Amino acid sequence: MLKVWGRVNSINVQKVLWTLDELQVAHERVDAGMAFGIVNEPFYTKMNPNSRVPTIDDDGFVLWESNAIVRYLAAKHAPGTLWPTDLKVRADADRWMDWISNHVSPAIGPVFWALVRTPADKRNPAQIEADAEKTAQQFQILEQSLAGRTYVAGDEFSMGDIVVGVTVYRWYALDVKRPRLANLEAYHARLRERPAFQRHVMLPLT
Ligand SMILES: N[C@@H](CCC(=O)N[C@@H](CS)C(=O)NCC(=O)O)C(=O)O
Repeated sequence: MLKVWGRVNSINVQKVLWTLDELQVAHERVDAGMAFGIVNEPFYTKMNPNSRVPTIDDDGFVLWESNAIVRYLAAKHAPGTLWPTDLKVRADADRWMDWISNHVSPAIGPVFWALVRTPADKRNPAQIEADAEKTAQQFQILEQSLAGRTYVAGDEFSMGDIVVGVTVYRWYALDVKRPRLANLEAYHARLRERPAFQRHVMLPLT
């Protein structure tokens, strides 16, 4: 059976668990990372020399990097739905996945760490504000693209929405100043209706 290593409060693990739930793929999950340790044990670093979560083992095929895992699972189990078969729609989904990794995560990641995992007296409010502002600027880009679209790559829910969706959830869960972005808010509300999103993403930030 497919095995997943990773703690459920990790945004990158949540992408994988949400994908598996949407696809109804049976799997076994093992807690790993932060307080659970494991990631530095030799058996784990042999699979994932980066000592990060998530990692999967699908019948002997080991893979790490959450976006690569989402793409692999979508291509294996959901061609035509989560994995768009139209080349241009798939490239669009891919683009938004890469945009999250390259432009949004570097801005929102420090805000999350400061507000959720740093004691109040050790926070740098000016830095938090600057990083939140950078995040807001990035989300303006998605806001414009979502005009007249239901999901990031068009009318259908795809793998792109999984990687974007976990980050949008965090943006609205963090206590920061946010501009009103009507399309993004409506998109977030649509995602919140999905039972798998509720189960794996709509959790307290810890
Ligand atoms: N680019 C990697 C990043 C993986 C990553 O940094 N994971 C974090 C959790 S979100 C982690 O492993 N942190 C250390 C730990 O949990 O021990 C991916 O998308 O899988």
